[in-house]
Amino acid sequence: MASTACIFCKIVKGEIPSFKLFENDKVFAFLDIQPLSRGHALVIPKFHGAKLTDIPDEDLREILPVAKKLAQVSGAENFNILQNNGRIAHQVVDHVHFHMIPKPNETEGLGVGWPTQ
Ligand code: DGP
Repeated sequence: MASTACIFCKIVKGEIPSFKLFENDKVFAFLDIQPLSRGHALVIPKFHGAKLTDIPDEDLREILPVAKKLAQVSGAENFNILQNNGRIAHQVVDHVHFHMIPKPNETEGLGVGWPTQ
């Protein structure tokens, strides 16, 4: 299930430090180390698979509710959710991850409620 070589599996196991935002039995969420905006988070299945098509439906079903919760908790009014599959599609880390990228609000800023790196 987990891959010993995978950096995101190591993050899930606590072998590589991360700024954890959420965890349950199927999902782990943490801040992206190369944020595109303040509060840029990654929501991942604990199940190891490189691409969306490798992940069981029961694990995938847990992802979007967590992204929704992060959006609510953060207070971000504007955000993108993005998931890359394959090198041509700009995937760098071969463990499925959903980017949750808050976007600045011109008048009020990001409104991101969680601490940032
Ligand atoms: P992608 O291009 O969709 O595969 O995005 C991979 C993201 O993973 C990229 O935004 C940077 C992030 N990332 C890579 N290594 C680490 C790490 O060790 N820790 C954290 N928190 N994020 C990482």
